[in-house]
Amino acid sequence: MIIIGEKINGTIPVVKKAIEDKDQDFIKKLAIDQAEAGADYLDVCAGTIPEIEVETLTWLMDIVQGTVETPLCIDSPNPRTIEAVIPFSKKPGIINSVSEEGDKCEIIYPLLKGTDWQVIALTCDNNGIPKDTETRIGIAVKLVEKAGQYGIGPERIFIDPLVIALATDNQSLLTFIDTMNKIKEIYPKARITSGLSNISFGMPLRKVINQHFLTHAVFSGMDSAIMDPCNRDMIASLLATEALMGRDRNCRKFNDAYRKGKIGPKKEA
Ligand code: THG
Repeated sequence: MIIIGEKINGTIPVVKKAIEDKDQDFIKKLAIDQAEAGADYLDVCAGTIPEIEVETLTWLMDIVQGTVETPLCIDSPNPRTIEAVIPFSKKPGIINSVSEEGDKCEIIYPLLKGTDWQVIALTCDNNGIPKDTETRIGIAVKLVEKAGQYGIGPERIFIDPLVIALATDNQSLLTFIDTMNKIKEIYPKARITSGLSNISFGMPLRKVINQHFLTHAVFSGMDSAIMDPCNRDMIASLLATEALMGRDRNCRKFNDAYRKGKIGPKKEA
């Protein structure tokens, strides 16, 4: 599983405050904690004020890159922001994201040409997030085919089928799994990623729902998640699922994580 750590995100109130206060130590700690917890990439998202997005994002990127070696996942809804900050990245990571909205592909894909950057492709377009599997797959195909025109192969693309809240769509998980399976049939080398928290929007006990979503999605073939790697229950669920799927010989990863105190009761440092 490829874990993209979600915590450096200016839409989270405590992070928003740290950004406003220019609190470098707070951001550094988020980077270190997530890297130590096993994040493969660190998502960086400036938040919601467009006027200072580029400045905020480069500030976050500088702190993270000065603190840990983990590559970045650059998260912005604005392709021009991504274009502006890419030169400040020390090494290739993931661009989050393209979709069929506006001219996102035309701006983002040329940036990836001839590099090792990867990209998350959201299955939405100018009409929003489609409810049905067929429309989502149609969008995914367009996004992968367009990437091909820039020499970007499916192996560099993470498709994010965008989970709808279960409270508004009873079939949400089932549609997600169906979409994932069909995309993998068409593009076996493409990977599937997703945020975990959309599923539980508007429900109580959100973390329980998110944890079970992760289990089902991973069992059904999800390759990556944008998640909080410091959430010990979530990591325990993930490691348990991978062991149950036969991906953890002698349950060694699970046992090691327990022994090191990464899952289960917290051990004193
Ligand atoms: N797909 C893609 N990118 C995304 C999302 C997606 N980027 C933004 C978002 N969704 C993923 N990021 C977050 C960041 C924080 C939270 C949820 C999603 C959040 N965090 C809680 C907090 O920090 O207080 C804790 C959550 C926990 O402990 O599990 O709510 O879907 N491509």
